[in-house]
Amino acid sequence: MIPSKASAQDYHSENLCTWCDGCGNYGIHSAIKRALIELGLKPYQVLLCFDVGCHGNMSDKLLGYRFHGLHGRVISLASGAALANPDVPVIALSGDGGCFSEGIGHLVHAMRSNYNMTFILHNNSNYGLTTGQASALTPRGEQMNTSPLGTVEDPLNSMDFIFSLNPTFVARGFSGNIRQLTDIIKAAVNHQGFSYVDILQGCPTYNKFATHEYLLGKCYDVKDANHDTSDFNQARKIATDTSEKISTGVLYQAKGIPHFLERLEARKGVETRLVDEVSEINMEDYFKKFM
Ligand SMILES: Cc1ncc(C[n+]2csc(CCOP(=O)(O)OP(=O)(O)O)c2C)c(N)n1
Repeated sequence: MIPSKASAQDYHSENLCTWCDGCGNYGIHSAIKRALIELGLKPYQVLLCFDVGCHGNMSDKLLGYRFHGLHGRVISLASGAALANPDVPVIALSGDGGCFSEGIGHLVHAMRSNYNMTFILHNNSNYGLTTGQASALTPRGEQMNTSPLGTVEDPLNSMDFIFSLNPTFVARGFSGNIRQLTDIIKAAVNHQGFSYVDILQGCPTYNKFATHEYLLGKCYDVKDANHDTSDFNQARKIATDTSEKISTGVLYQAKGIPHFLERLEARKGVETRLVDEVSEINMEDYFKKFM
């Protein structure tokens, strides 16, 4: 029998959405589903790992293998899964609070290790689920629920930081451009190595500074500017300079760089997966030494 193609129905969940009206997560949800379908992946052929946050509630709105872990820790659990079974594409999703405030160390080490996985940042520039706290990406001076007189800390320049980590794939999308976002996510999943995808999203309840309308007016597609995605310096420049316009699309891709498993001498020429090698071990004799 010829297996049927992946369809929207395969991923459909009857659970109701808990996101606010106008939340950018609706657009990201649509783009992820479309990308997986266009990649020909059925829900059992991909692992989706969610952090805690508004975006993490997508875990209830998609069928398939999902892991909804601790806040700030999604990259570590997703990289473990990617190392254990490289046959299954792994996608990790997090908010900017989880990734850049709480779990930033995991991002650094996953990138320098070049684990073969996709990371999707739901960038609403605040902690949405805990009702509008400032995150490391909230612009200085913004009045948030935790800083009614305005934040006093400088935000991280996240894209400059990402480029300082010697990335092999960097993209930026916008939740209001679902077609482009679908193509970005497909390219990220197909990339061999760590793919970093920053998605700017509206948060109509708590983010009053980078609204959906603002982003619509500022974002442009780098394809329209004939951008060369292999040019590291140019990519870094257009990624970090958002004063006039915000570049979106695949900004940088280095092909042919070995990922973590390919660099491991001990795994070279080994046909089995780590998951195949897990077996029951009788510890009785070992414990006798301590009795
Ligand atoms: C270890 C831990 N720290 C803090 C929290 C509380 N908490 C839950 S969601 C959240 C903020 C989420 O913000 P973000 O990661 O930006 O995601 P968003 O809700 O904006 O999608 C926080 C601080 C938690 N659940 N666990």
